Amino acid sequence: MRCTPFSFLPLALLFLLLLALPVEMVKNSDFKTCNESRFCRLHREFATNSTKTPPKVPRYSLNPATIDFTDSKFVANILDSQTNQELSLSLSFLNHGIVRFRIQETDQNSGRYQGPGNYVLKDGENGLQKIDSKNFKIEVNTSPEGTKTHLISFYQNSLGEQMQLAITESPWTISLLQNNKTTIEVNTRGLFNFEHINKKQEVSSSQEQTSESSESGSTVAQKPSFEEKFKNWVDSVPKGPQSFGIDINFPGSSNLYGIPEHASPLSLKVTRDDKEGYSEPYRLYNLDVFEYLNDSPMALYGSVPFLISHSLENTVGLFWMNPSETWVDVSKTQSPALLNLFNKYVSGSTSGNKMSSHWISESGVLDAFLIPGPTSKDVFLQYSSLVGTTSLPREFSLGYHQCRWNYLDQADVLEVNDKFESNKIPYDVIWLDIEHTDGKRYYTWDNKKFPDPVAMQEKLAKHGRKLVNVVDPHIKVDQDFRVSKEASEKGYFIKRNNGEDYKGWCWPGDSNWIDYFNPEASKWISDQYSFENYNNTTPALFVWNDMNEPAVFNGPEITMEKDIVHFGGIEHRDVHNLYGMLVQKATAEGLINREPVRKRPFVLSRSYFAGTQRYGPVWTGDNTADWEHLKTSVSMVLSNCLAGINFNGADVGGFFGNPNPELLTRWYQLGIWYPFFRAHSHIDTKRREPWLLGEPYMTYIRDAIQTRYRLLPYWYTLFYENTLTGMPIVRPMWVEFPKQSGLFDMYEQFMVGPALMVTPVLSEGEAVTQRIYFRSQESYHDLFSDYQLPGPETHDTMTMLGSQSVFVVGGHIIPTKERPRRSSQLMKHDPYTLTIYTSMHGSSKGSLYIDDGETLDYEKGAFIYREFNYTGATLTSKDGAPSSVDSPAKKKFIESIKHIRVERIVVRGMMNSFKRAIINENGKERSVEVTCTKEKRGVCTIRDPAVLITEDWSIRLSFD
Ligand code: NBV
Repeated sequence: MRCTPFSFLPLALLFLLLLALPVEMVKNSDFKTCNESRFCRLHREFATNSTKTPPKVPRYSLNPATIDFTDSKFVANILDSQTNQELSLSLSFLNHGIVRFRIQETDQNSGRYQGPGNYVLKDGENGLQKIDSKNFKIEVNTSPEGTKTHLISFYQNSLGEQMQLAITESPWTISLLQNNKTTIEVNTRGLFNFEHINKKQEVSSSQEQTSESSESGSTVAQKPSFEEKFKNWVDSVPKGPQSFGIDINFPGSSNLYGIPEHASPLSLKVTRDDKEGYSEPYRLYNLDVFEYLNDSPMALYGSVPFLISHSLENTVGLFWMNPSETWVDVSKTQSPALLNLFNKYVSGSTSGNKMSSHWISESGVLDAFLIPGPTSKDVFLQYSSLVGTTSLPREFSLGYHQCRWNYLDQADVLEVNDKFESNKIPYDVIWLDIEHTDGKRYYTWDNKKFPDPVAMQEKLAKHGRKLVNVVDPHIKVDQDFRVSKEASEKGYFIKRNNGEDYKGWCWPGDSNWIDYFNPEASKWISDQYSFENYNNTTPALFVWNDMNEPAVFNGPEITMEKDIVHFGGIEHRDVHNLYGMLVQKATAEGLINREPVRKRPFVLSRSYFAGTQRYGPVWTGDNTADWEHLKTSVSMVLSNCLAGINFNGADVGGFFGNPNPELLTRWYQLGIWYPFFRAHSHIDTKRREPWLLGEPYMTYIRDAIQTRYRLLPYWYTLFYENTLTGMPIVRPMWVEFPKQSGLFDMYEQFMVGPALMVTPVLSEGEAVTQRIYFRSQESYHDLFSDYQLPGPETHDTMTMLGSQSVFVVGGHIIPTKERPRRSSQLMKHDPYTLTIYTSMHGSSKGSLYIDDGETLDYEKGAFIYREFNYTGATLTSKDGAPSSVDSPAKKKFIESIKHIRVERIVVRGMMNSFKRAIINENGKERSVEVTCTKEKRGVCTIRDPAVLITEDWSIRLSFD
């Protein structure tokens, strides 16, 4: 057909129509709703029906003949009265009082994926420690209605309360009791529903038809097909359906949190109610979602199936160890009559409202851990005892990261570097996106743009700065590209079922993906990070793994087909949510091993799962430069921290679109409180390095970044403390103030560690009125002035664009480094300032962790951890290390920092005016002058007490 001007008309009209459509519609349609996912629909319908018309006789109950309890394990078969098939239930009692329950076919060789434990659990399946069952007490009670309950008393929680597990036979339920109160219930709403694997051979074809065949009216084929269609995609579901669902409920609970990653408020919304919350369940399925929406339960790049319940009474959790596609419905429910009866019988109490979750997974084993708390501290410790804490980061990586898609070439990189210097803005890392490569062949450079990458890295390294290169996991199909050729020859790519290398479409065009489930392939790709293999890289170069969900442009839902089979016969369906973590793990291992002295890696990943915290940071992906996304970033970062993914942040400034200078300034002011602090922007956006904004914005941004740098010792100490306790580094208010129900929904104000309370400006206006909640009976000290307010109260304040509201809760001592430098590395040997923010009672506590910031020698004791105490006008510093190992590495390290001193001590909130400070160090006394302001609750400063940071000492303030 010849083109006439009119032949464009329909196209133009279509284009206009598309523009007129609500944006959401266009984007949402790439991804499944629950209704479009067969198993999600099925379980939701089942939930609706069984809630509407509860079955008179429960479908599933325990077969009494199969109940057994040996070696800290309770086992029983669950009988399905409809199919007469049995399932095996096992319950194990683990350290800290964690209870694990697993359900699968009685034949463990049924073909069901046996679980991701060896990837997810920090010490693998064999590292789990059981509680010795010698002291367990077991009773069997029968209710007047004839229901048998096995009551196992097995542990005492941190409050000394007796913990019991009650298992009822019919209907089968599990309840965790602490101090005779039920804290977690399993299947008390009766939503347990389990599809036996291998049904394909067993059920008659008329029972299972694809919607396709029934719609077309064609007769069902001889061999039943379980194919599932989405758009033009057909999933062959080779093993047949094998999904399961179950309800897990939290009596008395008011709020649920966690299960990131979703762009939604911190406290989870109910999901079966459009008016009060969402109509869709929260979805956990790692996906590359273009321009993701705010306030939505849609799946995003990462998934952590860890849920926390918090109420005035307790904090408990649930870890659902399953990396297949999972949906979670959240609701508020009334206890069913049956349960009230049960509670009355077992615990003498009835529960009223509760928060309820309905978990639905596509495949694998039903494998869940009840995390008993009962305080939030317990929950974080317990959860991290399973999946690990956040690995200690390289010190530089807590500084500021400057990223953009893309810095054009070597000259551009060095110019940006110079501009940071001339504008006296500290930064540690500059990043290169996909355009730095030779035609999107990762592990290569575009030689024209980057003629001398080594010289460039060395120039950056002069001031301690680093470079990060993006390395995506798709590998260009190209026989002339060494990485592609070798991987294909060695058979390391994921394969299609016919044995051919799996091919999809991504940035380089046709691409293959390494099969990280093949240990040899994973080791081989790790080795590609050696200096030998990855040309023109130096120890100053680190890595960013993007697109590792994995993103496949021409795949279903922009990812890989579920029926692809990985090494060892693992179906992609079973492990989809793990893929990204394995990419990051292999990269991290490559970086650790590339130097003779093993150094800590730095690898940013977009995709993640439970356990990712052991391998590196993540970020919240492609957000948008608007006020809504600024706000949502707070709840997303907090949710990640609650779920153990502490080292995380959002793109400062917003990835898509152009922030105006005001939004960008506010974003920097917030970004300095993200554990991972990086500015990033899309290739189509205007350049926005801080100096391009002009004044006064650049000064405001510099001030903010400098605040981050001053506080780096505090941040680094928080990361260390997380390795001991699992406590979130940035935490919601309720974690610090668990009895203040008014704070349970709040994320607009949050805590950085236990001391800093941040209320970022999240809305437009050069001057914004902010409400600040001081909820404890404490003094609150403004971080930026000598101003101080007493709690508990609510305070309205006007925050101008050049300032922000950050208060230190009285009772803390914060270590800082106050000399402005170009990078964190140049601050390494700077002296410390200790600021004592006195409590109402005049006392305060703090800590400081220091190590070399780069090697793994801290594992051999090469670190110091100081504990500071201020009481009765005396400050002491003493060793607070949990155990002191005297290793040569430790000696060498201490020797290297022996000269570092405390150059200033500031005491805030002083009632008295002191004159001198008597210093006692190494048994020797000396005195120095103290200057105090005249105000009533003033500030006293000891200038250069010159005490050493490595030593024990005390400093007493004196009036004369
Ligand atoms: O590599 C280009 C971008 C990257 O800048 C961004 O941070 C990632 O989230 N990448 C996604 C691919 C293209 C996104 C439109």
